[in-house]
Amino acid sequence: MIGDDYFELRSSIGTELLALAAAVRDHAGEPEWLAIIDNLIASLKEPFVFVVVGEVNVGKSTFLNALFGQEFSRTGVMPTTEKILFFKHGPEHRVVPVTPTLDEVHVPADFLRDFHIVDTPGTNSIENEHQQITERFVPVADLVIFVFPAMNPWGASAWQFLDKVHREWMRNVIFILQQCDLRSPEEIQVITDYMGQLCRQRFGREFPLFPVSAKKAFLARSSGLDRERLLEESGFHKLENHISHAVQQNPARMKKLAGTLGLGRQILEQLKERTVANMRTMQRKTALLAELMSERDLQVDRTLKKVLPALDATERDYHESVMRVAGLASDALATRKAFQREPAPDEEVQRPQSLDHRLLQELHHRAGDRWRQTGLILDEDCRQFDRFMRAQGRNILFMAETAGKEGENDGESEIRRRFAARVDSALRRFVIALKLDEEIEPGLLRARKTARWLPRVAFTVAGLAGIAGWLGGLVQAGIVLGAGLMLMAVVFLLTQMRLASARNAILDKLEESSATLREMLATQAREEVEHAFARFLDLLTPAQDDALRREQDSGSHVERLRRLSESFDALERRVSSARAS
Ligand SMILES: Nc1nc2c(ncn2[C@@H]2O[C@H](COP(=O)(O)OP(=O)(O)OP(=O)(O)O)[C@@H](O)[C@H]2O)c(=O)[nH]1
Ligand SMILES: [Mg+2]
Repeated sequence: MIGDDYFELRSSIGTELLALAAAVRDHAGEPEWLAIIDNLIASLKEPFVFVVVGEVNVGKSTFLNALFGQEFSRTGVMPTTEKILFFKHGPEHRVVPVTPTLDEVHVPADFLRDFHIVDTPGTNSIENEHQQITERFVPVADLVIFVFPAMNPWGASAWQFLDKVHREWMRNVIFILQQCDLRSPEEIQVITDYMGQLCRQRFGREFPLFPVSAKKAFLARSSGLDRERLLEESGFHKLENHISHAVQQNPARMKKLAGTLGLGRQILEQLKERTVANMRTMQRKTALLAELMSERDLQVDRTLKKVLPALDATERDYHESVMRVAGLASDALATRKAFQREPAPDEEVQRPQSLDHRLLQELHHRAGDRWRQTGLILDEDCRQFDRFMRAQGRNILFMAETAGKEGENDGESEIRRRFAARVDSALRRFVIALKLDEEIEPGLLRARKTARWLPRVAFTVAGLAGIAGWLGGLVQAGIVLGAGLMLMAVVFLLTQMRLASARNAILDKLEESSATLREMLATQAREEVEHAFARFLDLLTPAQDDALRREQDSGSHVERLRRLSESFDALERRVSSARAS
C-alpha cells in the first residue's frame, strides 16, 4: 500500500501518544496535557489529499481506482466524471452535493481514512471549475496528479491548467502518461522525452513522469490473474514507489510528525520530572519513617532506662517496708499469743493487723510518689517524641496544620493514669501472691499446740511431786519438781521455736521476694512504656507500609516513563532520518 512506512511511523507515534496519555492519567498529570495529547492524536489522522487533473476521458478515474485497488470512482467511455468529486471515508456510500460543481462522496473504503481524493472532470470540459480546483484543492494537496493520455498528450487545456498552478505548489505535481498499453514502448519513449523537453521550455523544470497503464494495473489488482506480469507492464511499481516516497518524505507531514513528537516529548518530560520528584519525596518519606522508627525504638530504651532508678529505689523501699512488716509479724507471732486462750469459733476477736495490707500500705507510702513521677517521665517522653515526630515529619508525613498539634494535653493524661493503675495493680498482685497472712495462722496453731502441753505438764508435775513428797519425802518431791520444771522449760522453748520458725519463714519469704517484686515492676513498666510508645507504631507502621508501596509504585512509574522516553527517542530518530533523506 502507498506510504506504508509513513503510516507505520505515524501509527507508532499514535500508539506512543496513547501510552503517554495513559501514563498522564495514571500519574495524575494535568488535564490540559490530556487535552493536548488528544488533539495531537486527532491531528495525526489528518489524511493526505491527492488531486487528479487531466482532460476528459484520459483515464483519471481508472487511474485512481487502480492506484488504490478499489473501484470507488466511476469510469466510462463517455465523459463520466461531471463534477469535482471529493472522496472521503464514510460509514456508507453517500453523495453530498456541496456546490453545483462539487460533490462530497462518502465511501466506506479504509484507504479513504488516510487519503482524501479529488477526482475532477476533464480540464477541457470544466473551464469554470479550474479556479475552484486551483484555489481550493491544489494548495492543500499533498500530490497533484496530471494525467495525459498516451494517444494524445498534447491537448492544450491540461497544459493551460498547469500554467495556472502557482509555482509554490508545483513541487507536488507529478505527470502520468496513461493508457500506455495503446502505444509501443518506443513511442512512449519518444513521447516522454518530448514531454520533458516541453516542461523545461514552459516551466523551466521537469516533473516526475510515469508512463502507466491503469487498465492493466486495475486488472492485476482486481482479477489477480497474471498479477505480477500485468503489474510489471502497468508501470505502477515505479509510480507507487515514487508516491510512497513523496508521502514518506513530505516535508510538511514530517515536520508535523516531528512537531507532534516534540509536544509529546515536552509533556513526557514534565510528567517524568514530576514523577521523579514524587519518587524522591517517597524515598525521603520512607527514609524519614525508618529513621523515626529506629528513633522510637531508641526512645523506648532511653525511657526504660529512666525506670531503673525507680526500680532500685523501690527495692530499697521494700526492704524498709519489710522491717515494718517483720515487726508486725513478730507481734502477731509473739510468745504470749501462743499461750493466750484460743478464741471460740463464734467469738468476736480483734483480728491481728493484716501483713498483706500493711505491706501494701508501706509500699504505697514509700514508692507511690516515685512511680507517679516515673509515669510523669513516661508521659513527658511520649509527648516529646510526639513533638519530635511531628516536627521531623512536617510537610512529609503531616500537613503543616496538623504538624504542630500534639496529642491531648489536658490534665492527667491517659498514659499517666494507666501507668499508675498498672503499677498499683502489679504491687497488689505481688503482695497477694506473698500470702503473708496465711502463714501466721498455721504457725500460731503449731505453737499453740506445743504450748498446750505446758499446763498439762505443770499439772502432771504438780501431781507427781505431791505423790513423791508423800511417798519419798521432800527430797524426792524436789527432784520430781525440778525434772518437771525442766520439762516445762522444754515445752516453753519448743513453743518459742515454733513461733520463731513461723516468723523466720515470713521474713525469709519477704526477703526472697525482693527480686520478684523488682521483676514484676520491671515487666509492668516495660509493658507500659511499650504500650505508650506503641501509639507511634500505630501511626508510623501504616505510613511506612504506604510510603514503601508508593515508593515502589513511583519507581515503576519512573521506569515506565523511561521506557516511553526510549520509544520517543527511537521515533524521533526515525522522523529525523526520514526528514534528512
Ligand atoms: N486501453 C486503456 N484504456 C483505458 C485505460 N484507462 C482507462 N481506460 C479507458 O478510458 C476510458 C475513460 O476512462 P475514465 O477512467 O473514465 O476516464 P476519466 O478521465 O475519468 O474520464 P472523465 O471522468 O469522463 O473525464 C474508459 O473507457 C476506460 O476503460 C488504460 O490504461 N488503457
Ligand atoms: Mg473520470
